[in-house]
Formats: sequence, C-alpha cells, structure tokens
Amino acid sequence: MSTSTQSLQTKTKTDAPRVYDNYINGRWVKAENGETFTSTNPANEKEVIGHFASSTVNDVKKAIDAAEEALKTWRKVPAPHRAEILYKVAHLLETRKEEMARNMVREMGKVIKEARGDVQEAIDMAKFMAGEGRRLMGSTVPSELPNKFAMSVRAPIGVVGLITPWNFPVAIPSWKIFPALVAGNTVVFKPATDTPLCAVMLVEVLVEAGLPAGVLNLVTGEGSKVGQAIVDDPRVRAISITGSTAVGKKVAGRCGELMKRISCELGGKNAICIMEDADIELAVEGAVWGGFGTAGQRCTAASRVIVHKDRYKEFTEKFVARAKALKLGDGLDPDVQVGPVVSKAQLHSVHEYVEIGEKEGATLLCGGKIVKDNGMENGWFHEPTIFGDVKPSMRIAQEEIFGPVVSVIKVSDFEEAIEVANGTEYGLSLSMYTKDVNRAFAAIEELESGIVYINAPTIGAEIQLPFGGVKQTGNGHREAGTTAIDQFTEWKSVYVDYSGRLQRAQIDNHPAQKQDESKIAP
Ligand code: UN1
Repeated sequence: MSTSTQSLQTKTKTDAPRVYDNYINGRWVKAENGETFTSTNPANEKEVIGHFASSTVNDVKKAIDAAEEALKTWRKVPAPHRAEILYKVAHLLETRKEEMARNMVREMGKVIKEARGDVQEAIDMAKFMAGEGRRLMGSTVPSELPNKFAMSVRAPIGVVGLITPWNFPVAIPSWKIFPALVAGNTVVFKPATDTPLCAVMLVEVLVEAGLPAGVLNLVTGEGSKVGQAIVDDPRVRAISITGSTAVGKKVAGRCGELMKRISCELGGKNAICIMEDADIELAVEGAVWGGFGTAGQRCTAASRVIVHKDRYKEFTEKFVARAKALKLGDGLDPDVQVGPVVSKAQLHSVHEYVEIGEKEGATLLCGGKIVKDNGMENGWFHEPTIFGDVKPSMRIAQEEIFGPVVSVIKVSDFEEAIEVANGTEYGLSLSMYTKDVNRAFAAIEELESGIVYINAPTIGAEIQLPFGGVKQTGNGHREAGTTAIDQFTEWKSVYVDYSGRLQRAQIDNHPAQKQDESKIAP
C-alpha cells in the first residue's frame, strides 16, 4: 500500500496563486496539454485561488486505466481494512477543518460557520462509512430445500465516476467517494469547475490517509469534456452525479444507452408550510435560515414559504424585517450572515428571476438588487430578496433559482398548503410548521418529497439518513445513510447446497407436482 503523498499541494495556500494538478495513479500530474483554468474568490474576483488542470479526454482515459488496474487489488482488500483508511480520513479532516473551511469560503463564498459545517458533514460521513466497513450487510434467509444455504452478499460495481457540484464542495464529494471506496470500488472524481481547490484538499487527505495508487483519481476540467468522457467510457460501470435537472437528464439518458448505473441528485423547489397554529417566531427563524443560508444555494433551500392566510401578514412582516437585517459580505468575516453567490453567471441568473418575479406581478417586499458597494464592489453579491403575493403557478414559485430569493404564497387551509407544496415538478425537501400532532403526521404522509421536516426548515439533513428526492429531483436512488451503499454495490445471491444430491427448487419440494412430472418423465 503506497502512503507516499508527494508534497501537499495546498500547503502553500497563502503564497501567490499556484498551479494544482490532477491526481492520477498515485501522482499529481498536469493535464497532457498543459492547459489550466482559474478559480477566483466570489467575494472578490481579483483574488485568484489557483490555476487547475483543464483536462482532456486522454487525461480521463489515463485516470480510468489507473482505476481499472487498481480495482484488481482494492476489491480484494477486506472491507474493514478499507474502512481503516476512512477512520484516518475523519481524523485528518478534523485536524484540517479550519484551514479547509477558510479555503472553501475563499473559493465559493459560503460563510465561515457554514463552511465548517460542510467539512464537518464530511467528517461525519467518513466515520459513518468507516463503520459500514464492518457491516456492508447482506441477508441470510432460509432455503425452501433441506441442506441448502441461501444468502445475499454485496460486491463492488467496479470503476465508478463521481461528478459533484460546487455548493457543498467537500460534503457532497464525501457522500459519494466514501461509500464508493468502502464498498470496494475505484473512483474517477470530477468536481465542479467553481471549486477545484476544495476537491484537491479532499483528495490530499485521502492520499495522506494511505489510499493506494489508482484507487481514487481526480480529473479537473469542463463537464462537457471531462464529465462527458467519464460518462461515455464503458469501463466506468456507474455514475453518481449531483447537479441541475437538465444536466442530470442528459447524463442519465447516455447512461441508459450504455446500460450503466446512474444515480442523480438534482433540482429542488422546496417549501416551508406555516399553519395558523404554528409558532410564528420559530417559523420566521426557519424561513430565514432555510431561504438565505448558503445564500439560497442549496438543493434543499426553502425558496417557497406557504403561509395560512390568518398568519400571512404577521409572518411576512417579521420575515421581511429579519431578512433586511441580515449582514451581507465576505464570508470570512464572522459577523457576515450571507455571502456572495458563487459566480458572475450565477448572480445574473438569480437577478433575472427577480426581474421575472416583478414582471409576473409578485410584490417585491425586500431586496431585489445586485450589491456593488461597501467593500462588495468586486464580488457577486445579491440582496436577500422576498416576494409576497406569489401565485403558485408563477415561474419564481416553480423553477429552481439557487440564490437568495424567497416567494411567499398565501393559502386558506392545510389541504391547500399541501397541494401547493406538492405542486412543482420537484420533490426534495418539504416542511410543515404546526403544533397539531395529527396535522404533523398527515403532512408526513401527504408531502411528496424525499425529506420532510416538522417544525424545522427544509435544510439541515444529517448523514445517517437517506438523502434524495422524488419526481424530477432524482431517479430513485438515495445518498447518505446505509442506503448510499446500494448506489455502489451489486447484489450477488449465493446458494450453497450441501445435500450431496441435485435438489430442484420449486419442484422437489412440491410432491404433487413431482408425481405429475414422473408420469411424463421417461
Ligand atoms: C444541498 O442542498 O445541496 O441538508 C445539500 C442540508 C445539507 C446538505 C445540503 N446537510 O441542507
């Protein structure tokens, strides 16, 4: 097992921006054409985070070659030993948490507390998946025949391709990489182009923890080139992607043609429902955190708040007051509550939705502007924005905005709240604020989403439960929890017959059928 890490790429993070390489077959290597792309700080575009390999199809091929070769031995390493590496990863992440979190803020803008939470989520996942190394449960069931043993065991799928987004740039890769590795797969990892440094930092930790060469390969670059090449290669047996529904559908279509397993974690249009009996102070706090946490850039963000008409005015006034008081700025400032959005393109896409909302006739209650003053001149900042009088059919109430824009919708009763909450093409996370236990349980049953919260906002999933959604949010797979292992294993059903004779299932244990058969048998 190679433990050589070469020099840590991120060690000189405070020096002048440097060039970071791919990690292929146990070595940090440049893209074969030597080209790079640049990652900048969304709070200040003048600050260059680093230059990263702009990889080619051939770089991807080399990474898959390495993963294929490493698979031969990695799949045979006992799972508890594979898991030992993840325990080390958890420990290393703990020691580097602050440094990684600060670099994450610089690279993608979320505020420092949330960046620490992002790294913490990876620590939690490393510990959980390390534990799985001593479980990886199959089942043992009775056979219908005597002296026959029946069980199911899990086998690795092979080389898997993991394509990850920028909004949880350490946590989400950990949701995919750790279960894939503990289950005995080898990995080609393609992170978002907005957050390559976060990916490099995570890979460095895995390398330092002792992962053998070729087991995990990092290839940075464009989705249309690098991602596509991973998806297209028949040697990659499974893909796990988190991203937009549009991209997910394309990838899933291609994987379908190639008979390749694909798990998609895609868009959301999550909602908090607030009933007339709700604790309004609590609901306001939840709506602020759910709507504006990570500047609304979570798949789970509460971009709709559905409020009972009797509490609409009171809720809206308090919600707007709280949103106006949020401190916008560079996430490294510990007093800042909302950071920039990730990029210029994202800023313009978010702002376009503000214009759409106004055109559609919703009432702009606060925010609505791009911010270019108070030290935010060079960044991608957007005011926390709330629309009132939003109709469920408006685009701002239907489409994923992925920014700090929340639509408030008035409803007359519980049934209408459920109908509006369910009335989008997505189904990731929905929440209900009520003090009525009967209603709470009715909501759990009626809300069409993979995640339901009662008296809590739509964000804040913990790693020990399945994460994912229904309808256009996904294709039936779940990340996190023990269910994540299902994404990365094949079932093998095993029968051991120790009777010493041929025993025919469905036949020998049904005597009448056997008699009939003996009549026609020679
Ligand atoms: C995402 O929204 O993209 O539940 C992931 C949460 C986080 C993970 C979010 N633990 O909000």
